[in-house]
Amino acid sequence: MFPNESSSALTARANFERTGFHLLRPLFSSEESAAWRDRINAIFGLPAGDAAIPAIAGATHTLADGITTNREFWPIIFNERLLSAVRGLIGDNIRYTQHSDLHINLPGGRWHRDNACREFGVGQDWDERTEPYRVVRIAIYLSDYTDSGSSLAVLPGTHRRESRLGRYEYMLWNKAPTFMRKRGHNDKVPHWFITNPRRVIRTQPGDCVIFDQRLTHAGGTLGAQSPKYAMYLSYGIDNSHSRNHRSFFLDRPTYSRNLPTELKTKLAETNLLLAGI
Ligand SMILES: O=C(O)CCC(=O)C(=O)O
Repeated sequence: MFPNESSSALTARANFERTGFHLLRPLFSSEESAAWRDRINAIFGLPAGDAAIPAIAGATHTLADGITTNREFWPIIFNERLLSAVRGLIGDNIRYTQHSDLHINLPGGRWHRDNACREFGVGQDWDERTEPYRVVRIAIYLSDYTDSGSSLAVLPGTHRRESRLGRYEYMLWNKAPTFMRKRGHNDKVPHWFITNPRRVIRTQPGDCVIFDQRLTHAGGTLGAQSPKYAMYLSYGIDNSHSRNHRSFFLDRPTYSRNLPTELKTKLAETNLLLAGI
């Protein structure tokens, strides 16, 4: 599956298998990141450059499947560095599993997993007896932590294990935002975790985090002067786990059931089209 692998690729893959995530820093330069921010601004009818900051004024803008449905974002799907990094981590036979998003200022949120079967150990995502689960979420950040608060908190290893205590702690932290909101403190709960190590990735523009969809994670807390911009997409190896993942998201009304014909052709030509689409 991984012929002629270099020792750094081997190390990256071993780390990924252990922790459930990999940081590709940077995927895009600061100039490229600024151009992606402006394409996102255009999608939401916002002005380009710094003029977007007062126009956004702390509001949240999201577009589910924004990368799939807007051709100006398709170069990300076919980005050679990204594809090569993903292949190095999960195997050569990868496919585009959609599950894409464009976000400005999506608030921190709770600890969660992005896979179809979110409770640890329950459901087909956790059954690897016949086929390995190799579906990854790609999170590309276009903002700097220092002026936007943009970060991603992850609980390394939670794609493979979760203690009973960890489950209780997870539920407890996820009740805390509701408790705080009722008292008028929106999104003021920090993303702590005691029973599992925690890693907070404070982003720089162009950072890309590749993570197992089963990894427990949460977006960081916002509230700084600049907006947080992020783009997401997904790949998986060509097996039933990837098909289940895509189907799970396509059941949501916001994701596109039909791929644009031109994208479908390009995915087929580059061997990235998931069987059955
Ligand atoms: O805000 C973030 O970076 C994380 C978003 C997230 O957790 C998700 O889209 O599943």
